[in-house]
Amino acid sequence: MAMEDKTDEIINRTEYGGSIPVDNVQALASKDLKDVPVRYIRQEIQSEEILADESLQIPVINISKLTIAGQPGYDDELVKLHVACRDWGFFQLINHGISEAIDAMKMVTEEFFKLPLEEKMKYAQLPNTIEGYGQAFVVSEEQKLDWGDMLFLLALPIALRNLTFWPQNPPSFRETFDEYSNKLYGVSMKLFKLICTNLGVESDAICKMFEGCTQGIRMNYYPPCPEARKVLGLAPHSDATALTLLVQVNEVQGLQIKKNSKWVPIKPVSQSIIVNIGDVMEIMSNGEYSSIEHRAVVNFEKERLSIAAFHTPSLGAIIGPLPELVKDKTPKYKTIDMEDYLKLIINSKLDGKCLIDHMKIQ
Ligand SMILES: O=C(O)CCC(=O)C(=O)O
Repeated sequence: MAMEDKTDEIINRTEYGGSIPVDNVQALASKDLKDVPVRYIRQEIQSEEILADESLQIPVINISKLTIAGQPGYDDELVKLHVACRDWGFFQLINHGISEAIDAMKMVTEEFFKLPLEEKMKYAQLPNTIEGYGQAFVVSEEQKLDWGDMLFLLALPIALRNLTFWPQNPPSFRETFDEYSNKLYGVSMKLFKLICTNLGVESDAICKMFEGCTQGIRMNYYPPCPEARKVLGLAPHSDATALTLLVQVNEVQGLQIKKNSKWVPIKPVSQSIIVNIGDVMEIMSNGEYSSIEHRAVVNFEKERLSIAAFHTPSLGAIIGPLPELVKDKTPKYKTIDMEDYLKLIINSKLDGKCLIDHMKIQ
């Protein structure tokens, strides 16, 4: 896969677009509303089927069994990982060895969202930026809105960091975030290597694309909602990136994934990282793995928080099916450069798998 270093050229530009500013949801929720403003109400979700069968859960992968090829349990776990990526697009990762960094990150995230609005607004998104405190993916005045606020920061590559948006309150936020970003990058690189093995490609093929990858981290805050069954914290979407590593901050569940046209509520295993295949991985694997639609629902009484870390290939990379996988097969997806792909992501609203549809060769 051809790759050139366009990082400097790209980071100096701001014309990628951003989100239209909308009301702060935490502030709205604190008003003790009886009725939620109509822009948040989604009629369509009220008739959608939610799977009640609690036994249907995403696979759990024990990454400590995948440290050294040939160790007891390695082969079976590797197959399990392949099946999880192929048949579910989602799995929970346990024994990852980074619980300390996760716990610290959860703590500073909770502390940040507890701050007064004026304090949080010091890190508010600016026009045409995607980073900061606010909302994402609002691209029209008519669009339905999500019942949630977020703080989105670019963590990697380091050259992309814009500290203006990095909270200084709580005081340990920046250091904790930096450590978290590092540890998650390590886990995602391990996963990329294992995925290469499972796809039967040289691990260099994917790993080169992800050395110096772009890592964006979104901290989501979903306030309680008096009409929780009529709103969504985050609209259905597949992740436009390659691999997402998500942690639940508190005990309130809310993640649902689409399986066989039904919504399946995910029950996080304690201390796990929920991993999902994104659109880029679907494209790179030429459809062998699929990104899966998911959404966040909210709670009547309790706030919910989550932290999602998105990993995308380095800025100079070319997005398309891996050449090794389409030697004897027809490519199912277009090949475009990362810069055009990024513009596509940033200027789209969250809408199911619409982005990947744009990349499909019909
Ligand atoms: O809050 C969640 O569980 C889902 C978050 C998510 O899908 C996202 O941030 O893209």
